[in-house]
Amino acid sequence: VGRRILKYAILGLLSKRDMSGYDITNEFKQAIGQFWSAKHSQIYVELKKLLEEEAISQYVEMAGAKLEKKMYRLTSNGESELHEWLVKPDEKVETEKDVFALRLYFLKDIAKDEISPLFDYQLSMKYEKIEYLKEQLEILFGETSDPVKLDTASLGHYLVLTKAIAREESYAQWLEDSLTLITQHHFHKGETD
Ligand code: FER
Repeated sequence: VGRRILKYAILGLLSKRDMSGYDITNEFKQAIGQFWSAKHSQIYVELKKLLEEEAISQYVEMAGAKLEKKMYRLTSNGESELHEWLVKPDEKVETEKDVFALRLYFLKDIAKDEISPLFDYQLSMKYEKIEYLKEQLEILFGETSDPVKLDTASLGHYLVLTKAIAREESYAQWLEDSLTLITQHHFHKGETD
């Protein structure tokens, strides 16, 4: 049984405003989907469970003359569940899958001239991501002279974005350093083996 993080992602989204299933799916295609992905089908399964648990309620809104839109709203029950989860220490997360780490672990089976292309590719991906993240930061917060003055919701978004930039920049630095180390290592081995 999974830990149903999606449950809390949906409750969190509904704490901003009432939404239809379509609205929620759309949110997962935007900022939140950058670090927490969810499929349309998963979302609808979760919404059904949340209704049964009375963490959310449903009502119908008229969208146009004949089109009925099912809207979801956080209940007070759902609100306290969300808050409880937000401040609860993380349970142990299952080990992440890191393909690059797995390859590195078997470094001895990679030929010398095959290693730097691997790192170069990884680096180019990182720099692309860093550029994208900094663009986002500029678009969303470029006007912000002092993050301390942001409203709480924006501050949360700001922190997630700057966390991502810190992580990717540190990863890129590690890639650069490791590439240097590997180059020196092979040079060294070449002389002594
Ligand atoms: C955003 C763009 C990217 C954002 C987050 C990310 C929260 C990326 C996060 C990550 O890679 O961890 O607007 O907003």
